[in-house]
Amino acid sequence: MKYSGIACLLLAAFSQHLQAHVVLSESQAQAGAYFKASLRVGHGCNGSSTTGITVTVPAGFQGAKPQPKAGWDLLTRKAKLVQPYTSHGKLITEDVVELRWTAASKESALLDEHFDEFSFMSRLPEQAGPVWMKVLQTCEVGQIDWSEVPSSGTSTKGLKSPAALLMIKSDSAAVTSAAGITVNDAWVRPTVAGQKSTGAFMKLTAKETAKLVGVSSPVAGVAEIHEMKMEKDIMKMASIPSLSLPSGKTVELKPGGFHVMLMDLKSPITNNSKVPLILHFQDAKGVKSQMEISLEAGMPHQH
Ligand SMILES: [Cu+2]
Repeated sequence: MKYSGIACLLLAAFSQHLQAHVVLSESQAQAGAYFKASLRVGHGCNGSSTTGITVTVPAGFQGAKPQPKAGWDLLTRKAKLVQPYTSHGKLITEDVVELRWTAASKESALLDEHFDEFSFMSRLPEQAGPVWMKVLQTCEVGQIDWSEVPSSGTSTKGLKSPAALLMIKSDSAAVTSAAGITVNDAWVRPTVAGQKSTGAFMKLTAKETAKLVGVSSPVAGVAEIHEMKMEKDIMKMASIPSLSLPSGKTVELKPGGFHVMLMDLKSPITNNSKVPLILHFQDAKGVKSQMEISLEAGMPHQH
């Protein structure tokens, strides 16, 4: 934990930089969920007060409902967005919704030294991935078109006026086996080049007391249940024959604790891919069962 102080400083510097742009105050959301998108406007246009904010609701967002603001007029209109690419020589246009807040008077304009948020509620698409939200900020003098999108990836570094980014995360729905064991938030750490083993993590909750007695996966030559333990002041991991699942209690497999070890990997595990894993259980009477789950490759969900 020696470096955490530095990491915090870097993070602080990074978020200050972000506040200079129009950003979403909540930049992650679950696919298919109802989401309140709040666009934070941190400054005017070169010192000039903000008098209007127009948000282009991205395609796939359903039933966008803007939140009224005192002193601001609200307008919702349908617009055609022309895509910057062509198919068979034709321009592709997309029907989108534009939401516009306009300061009703000079007094309600947003001063450069103040900040405010402009929000709308909408149902998010089922598809996970990054979504860019274009915002036009108009001021008493001048305007800023927050519409730049990186050519690849999601870093806005080097962009002068990037669009606001929303990361839509796929819904890691809980799955329950016939034997009444529920698995939540199952994920696997992606591998780097040459890495032949990795860890998988999840939350297990058994209705009736049971044990996890084995794991297997078509992507791994060997799969084991591991625990972490201190041995002469060194944290080591070791294979265990089974993991107890007490009735009604959630047992968490997490980095630094119990985990599933996938070894002798047949191919690299790339970010956002899905990895099948078979869990083998045994109940208190000795009856065996198994269930197949899908591990999501990437960092865990934050909920
Ligand atoms: Cu391990």
